[in-house]
Amino acid sequence: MLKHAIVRRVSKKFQYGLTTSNLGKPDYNTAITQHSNYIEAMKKCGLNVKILEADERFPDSPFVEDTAVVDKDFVVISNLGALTRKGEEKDIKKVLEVFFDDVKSIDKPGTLEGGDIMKVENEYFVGISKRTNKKGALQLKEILKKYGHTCSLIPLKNILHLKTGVAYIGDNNIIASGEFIKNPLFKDYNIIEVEEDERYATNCIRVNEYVLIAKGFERLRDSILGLGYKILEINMSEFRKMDGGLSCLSLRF
Ligand code: CIR
Repeated sequence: MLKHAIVRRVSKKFQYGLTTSNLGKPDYNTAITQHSNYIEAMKKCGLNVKILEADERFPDSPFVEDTAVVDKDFVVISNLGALTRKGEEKDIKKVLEVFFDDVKSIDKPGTLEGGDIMKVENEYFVGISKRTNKKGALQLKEILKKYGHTCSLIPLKNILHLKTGVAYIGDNNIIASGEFIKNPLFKDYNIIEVEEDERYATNCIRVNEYVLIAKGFERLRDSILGLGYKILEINMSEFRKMDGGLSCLSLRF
């Protein structure tokens, strides 16, 4: 069972964050509302939500997932690959130290962002991306080995983070789009294939008895419902404009 989530409120500078989406400028007030709905959904899933105030120094700081890898008994603080995001991890480290005794870090020249890390039961998958380099991934692999976790590296082709294109929702079910649909690393899983026009919704998250999915992607929603899951849909339009998905907006443990 997950118990906690950490989130950070949207800053007034949100529109100046990094993006490749070409979907236009996010609306600040709508983003605030969507973020509040996200927090309510986390609470509905039974989580205590630690809400950090907006950090005006870092436009991308609501995407807290990238700042750390959080497991049951340990955390690994990221060295973010995006220059404009370096430093976001400092506050998060302080917050996580309240919850965890065992806090490790990725150090330069290694870089790593949490969006590139996917845990599937006892196994980790790490995307090698523009943000997570091989040195960072290998540092993480060494740390994970000490805790008995295996770790496979996956070079990414066309996406920002690993979890932009693949998500694990438990019970052997992996949601995959694009380059991950036929990846041999996932051949033993039940793959729920996301069609091109619903690609954004791949980034679902399982939080206790619910799967959270972006609102407006009905075929994927129906596939997940068909597997017997309960669903919460959240409008993510403003975060999508900034390349962010559901997993990016929280650290969950
Ligand atoms: C960035 O480019 O860093 C942010 N605009 C979006 C980060 C999304 N995070 C994630 O996929 N884990």
